[in-house]
Amino acid sequence: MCFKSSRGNHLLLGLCAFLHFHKSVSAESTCKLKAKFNLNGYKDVEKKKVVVGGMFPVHQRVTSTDGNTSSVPVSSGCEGFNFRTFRWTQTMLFAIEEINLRTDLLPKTDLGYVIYDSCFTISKAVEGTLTYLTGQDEAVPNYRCGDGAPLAALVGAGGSDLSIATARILGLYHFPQVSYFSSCSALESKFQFPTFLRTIPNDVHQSTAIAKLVLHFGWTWVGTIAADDDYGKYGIKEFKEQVEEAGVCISFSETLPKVSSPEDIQRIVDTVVESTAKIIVVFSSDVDLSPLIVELLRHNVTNRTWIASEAWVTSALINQPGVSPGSVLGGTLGFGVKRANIPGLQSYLLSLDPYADSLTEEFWETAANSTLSRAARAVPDGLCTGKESLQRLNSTYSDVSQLRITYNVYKAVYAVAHALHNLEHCVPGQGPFNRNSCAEITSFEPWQLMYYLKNVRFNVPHTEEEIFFNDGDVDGYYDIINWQVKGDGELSYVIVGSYNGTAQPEARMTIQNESIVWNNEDVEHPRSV
Ligand code: TCR
Repeated sequence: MCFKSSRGNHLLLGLCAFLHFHKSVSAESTCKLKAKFNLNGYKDVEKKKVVVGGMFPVHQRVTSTDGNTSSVPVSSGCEGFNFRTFRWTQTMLFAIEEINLRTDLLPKTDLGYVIYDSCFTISKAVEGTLTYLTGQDEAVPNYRCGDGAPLAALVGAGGSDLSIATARILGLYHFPQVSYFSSCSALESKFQFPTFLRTIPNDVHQSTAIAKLVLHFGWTWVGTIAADDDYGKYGIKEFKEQVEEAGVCISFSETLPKVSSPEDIQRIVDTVVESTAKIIVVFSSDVDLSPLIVELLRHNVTNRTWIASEAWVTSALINQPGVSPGSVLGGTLGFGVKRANIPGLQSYLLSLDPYADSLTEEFWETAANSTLSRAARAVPDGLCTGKESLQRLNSTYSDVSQLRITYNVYKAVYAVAHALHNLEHCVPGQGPFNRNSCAEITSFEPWQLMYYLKNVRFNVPHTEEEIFFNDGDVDGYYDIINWQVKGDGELSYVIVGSYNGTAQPEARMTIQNESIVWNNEDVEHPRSV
C-alpha cells in the first residue's frame, strides 16, 4: 500500500491502482518537471528536505483526441506554449532558490519542487494532482511511501475551474493548496474547499469594483461578455446582480466559447456592432478572449469602451506589439492586482539553462523557433545552440514591467515557506496540536501544515507587503488601469486609480477622472448609449 490515511484506505488503494494502470499507458505524456533539490549546485546534505508542488497552465490546450476506442487510450498531449505562464513557473523556482539561500527562513531545511503543467484543462490538472499525491513517478518523493521528503502543499493549479477540481481532491486528504490566480468566488466556501488558500483576491471584490465604476460614470446601459468557465460566469453574475439592483440595464450577455469556431466569434462581433451599448464589460482570460479581439480589430469596431477584468488587463496576448489595437481598445479601463518589482528575477529568468528539463527545452525551441541541438558542433539551419540571447528571443517571458500574477506566485511560495518555518520552530510542549505537541518537519501530516498556513503572517521580501489569510482569502486591492494610445500607436497602461475592498464603503474607490484618456479622444467620459 502506498498511501496511508486514517480514513478511506480502500479508496486510496483504488486510486493507486488506477494510476498504475494509467501510468503504464502514458509514460511520457504528462508534461512535468522532475523533483529537484540542488538548485545552482547548492546542496547541503545535512539539511532536511521538503517538496513543494507547483501546477501551472504552461500549455494553452490539450491536443484533440480522435475518440478512437479500439486502441489503448493515452493521456492527451498539450500544445500552445504560453510564455507568460512559463515565467510564472520560473518565478516559483526563483523564490525557492532565494529561500534556500536564506539563513533566517527555514535555515535547516531545503525546499525542493515538482512542477506539473495543467494545460488550462481540468482533466490535466486532476491527472497532475493524483500523480503528485500518489507519487507514482520514481523521481518524486512520496510523502507516504518510502523514506522520501514530505510533500508540503500544492502551489496552483491554474484558472478557477481547474482549482475547483484539484481542491476537491486535495481537500479530501486535508492537503493544502495555495493558488496564485484562481480568483472565483465559488472557492471561498470552506465547507467545499477546506484546504484552499490564495494570494489573489476573491473576485467578489472585483465584480463590486467594476459595478462601482459603472455607477461612478453614470452608465445605465452596458453589454457583458463572459468566458465559458467559472471565472467568467461567477464574475459577471456578481457584477450583474450589483448593477441591476442599482437600476442599470444589461443590453446583451454573451459567452465566449472555450473552443471557438469562426461562427461563434462572428456572432459575438455582430452583437457588439448591432448593440447600442457603448460600454462592454469582459470577464475572461486573455487566452479565451484573444480570438474575439482579432475579429474586432479586423472589423475595426471602434467607439466602444471596454472594461477589462484582471485576467486580460495587462496581457501581451491581447496587446500584441506591432498589432496596434489602439483604435479598438484604446480607452479601456480595467482592474489589475497589486504589482511589484522583484529584484533579481529578470536576471534569473535570463540565465535559464535551456537543457534544464523538457519544458524548458520546449520553451527555448519555441522562442528561438528552432530545434535545440544537443551537439555543440556546427549548427545547421533550423537548430538552436542554447546560446541564443533570451532577451532578444522573447520579451513576454522576460518582461518584468507588469509583475502581478508573477508576484502572487512569489507570495504563494513564501507563504508555504513561512508556514513550514513556523512548523519547524514549534517549541515542544507549547505546540498547537494534541496535548500541546508539535509536528516534525520530516514527517508532518498535511493538516498540520494547513494549521500553520492558515495562521501565517509575514512581510513579502522587497515590497514589505504584509500577507495573511482571512478564511483563505487576502485583501481585495486593485489598481485601476487605463489603456492610453501613445504617439507611435502603441498602448501603454496608466494607473488612474485604485480600489481597496477593505476600506470604508465610501472610501473604497479612488479615481482620477482627469487622468483617463477615452477611446474617442474626448475629454468627456463616454455615455452608455
Ligand atoms: N483568475 C482567473 C484566471 C486568470 C488568468 C489571469 C488567466 C486570472 N488572471 C491572467 C490568464 C492570465 C484571474 C480564474 O480562472 O480564476
